[in-house]
Amino acid sequence: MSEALANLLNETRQFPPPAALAANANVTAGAYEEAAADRLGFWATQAHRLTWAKEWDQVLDWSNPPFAKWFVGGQLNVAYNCLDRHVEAGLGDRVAIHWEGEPGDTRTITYAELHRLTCQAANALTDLGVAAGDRVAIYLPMVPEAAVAMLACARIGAVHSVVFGGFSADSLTNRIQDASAKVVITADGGFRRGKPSALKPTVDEAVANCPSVEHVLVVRRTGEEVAWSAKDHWWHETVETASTEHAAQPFDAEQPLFILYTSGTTARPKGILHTTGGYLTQAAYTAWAVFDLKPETDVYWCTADIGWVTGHSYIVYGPLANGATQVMYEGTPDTPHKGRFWEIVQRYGVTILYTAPTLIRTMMKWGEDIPAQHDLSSLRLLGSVGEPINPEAWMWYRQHVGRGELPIVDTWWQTETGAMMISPLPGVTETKPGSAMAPLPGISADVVDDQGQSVPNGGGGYLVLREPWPSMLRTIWGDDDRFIETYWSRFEGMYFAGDGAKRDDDGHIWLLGRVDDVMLVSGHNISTTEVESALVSHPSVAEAAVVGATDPTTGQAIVAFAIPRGTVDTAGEAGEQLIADLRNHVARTLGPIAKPRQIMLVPELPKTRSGKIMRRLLRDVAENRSLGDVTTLQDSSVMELISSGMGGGK
Ligand code: 6R9
Repeated sequence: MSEALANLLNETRQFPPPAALAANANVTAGAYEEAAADRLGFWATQAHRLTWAKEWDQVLDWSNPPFAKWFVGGQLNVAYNCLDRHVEAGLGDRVAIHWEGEPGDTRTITYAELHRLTCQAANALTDLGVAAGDRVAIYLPMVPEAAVAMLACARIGAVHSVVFGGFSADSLTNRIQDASAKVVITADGGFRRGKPSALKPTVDEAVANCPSVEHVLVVRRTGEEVAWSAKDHWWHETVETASTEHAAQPFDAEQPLFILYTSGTTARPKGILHTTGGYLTQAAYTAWAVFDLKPETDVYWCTADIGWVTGHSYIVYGPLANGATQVMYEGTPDTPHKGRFWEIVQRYGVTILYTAPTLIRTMMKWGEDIPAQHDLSSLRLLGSVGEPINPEAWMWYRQHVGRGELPIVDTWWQTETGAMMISPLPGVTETKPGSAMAPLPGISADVVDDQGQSVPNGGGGYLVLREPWPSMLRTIWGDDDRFIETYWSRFEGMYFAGDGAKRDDDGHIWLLGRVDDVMLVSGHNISTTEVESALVSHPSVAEAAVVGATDPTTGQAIVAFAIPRGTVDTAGEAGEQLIADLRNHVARTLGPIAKPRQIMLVPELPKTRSGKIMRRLLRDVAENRSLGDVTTLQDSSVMELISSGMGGGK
């Protein structure tokens, strides 16, 4: 970005918090003032939500930036904080997890039971020779054992590295090797799209190339036949026969908790390292504050996979540290039918739903009659994470899931930030569709120009974080130089998030996608997000992706890929007409500079396995290049569908 990011979208709708929620909210406006007056004092107060075996001597040691130490000298056990202390407080019978498998089988796991299972797994891992500091790779479907495995590692001070179950043997191999994992925890497979999907063969292939791995623990889920080697142990024969007694030993606040690899689109994946005290403090605080979580009465559901950071912080650590009751679902949203999610909300009386824009846009495509067939009256708060949420998708979510009245918290954060950073507070903030609004209390986020100067209201630029925060990444595993280079070198003394952002006239923050995706059209920097949002604001479009393609006259030209809503006719002339309408609609909404040169109507978009649009591949299509690396694609056939349609639709 050589110039400021153009501010094209003018969204003026605004919604105050519901009065009843505001009157009884966990957090009031005072939190901002408290944190502004004494940021470290504020985080020390939040750290007291946890139970410490030894209190810290210093809240933050920032004497060697960018290497932070939080709660220096403090000691705690993460699993104790997520389990034992709730059981000790008499809450052992509270449901921790309402689990539902894709085929419809269910399990109800109380805090007492989750505690017992975790103690057994901790004992089993110890027996297999895993000690504090050792790395354990976890490659599991969405079964309760995934949470148990993570908590068991935390309990014994081992470092988990969860690898999403959809990754290939190569990706798994790289991640196991990078961390020199000693044990791999996996399953025979899981259920996806109505059938068993095997995992063990992938692990076998990976382990053959990973000499560091001494043992493989295998959960039996699908019951399918698996190959067996001397390193393999069944979970039910090893963990479920171990002692249920295990005393949680306290560890230093900076004891590593996990490594999570960000799926690099081009480069080698980065092993993001998180530690215990600061991470758990911010995960616990944000889950409580942003979801207005009331553990006695709420039923919370985060639809992410445990293989992503959202699953780490907002399925495992944040909710469990708060003693919350939650739903965990194994499968896909359209198996066996497109109402599966709403059926789950209705069955368990879900009160708080946390999902991703990609899912909301998919639901838009399927049509509003599907959520309308279910009783969603238990819901009281909605959340979004993973990508910028287009204003129309936000409105659809509020209207068709939130009865036109529920607050939506659009939470911006990253694997690297560990926990939420920018989000409305549901009892305080007047929300605007498409804006993450403001940094949370205790967080200093800013939007700066090329020179690192704060942009005024109305300006656009780069999102940065000016002060360290408790759940920040501590380094890239084994590569301090790359940590400094990637995040701390672009602007002196600031963390560079890699996202474009703007500040509206009221000073509120709008995320505009990855800086690498920004387009330069006739000298104007235009965000893909804004053009996509303009397209999605047309009643015929459910989802859109926009890229800049090299153009002889304008430098880059805007090429758009749009998925029509379910009932829209796109055959022949109707399709041509829709494309013409859409080009004009964008020009009218954002100005002529943003009018796409070309729009393609497509049935699907290429997405990463965590649901983020892969614009890089669409750029290849738009510029008639052969496709780059497609290994992180969720569905590799999508690109054939899109490429084969290219050529028409100018
Ligand atoms: C939590 C997670 C991080 C990137 C981030 C940004 C995008 C996430 C967002 C959002 C706009 C939001 N992102 N939440 N963009 N609004 N509410 O997704 O972590 O997988 O590491 O991705 O996702 O681009 O930089 P991760």
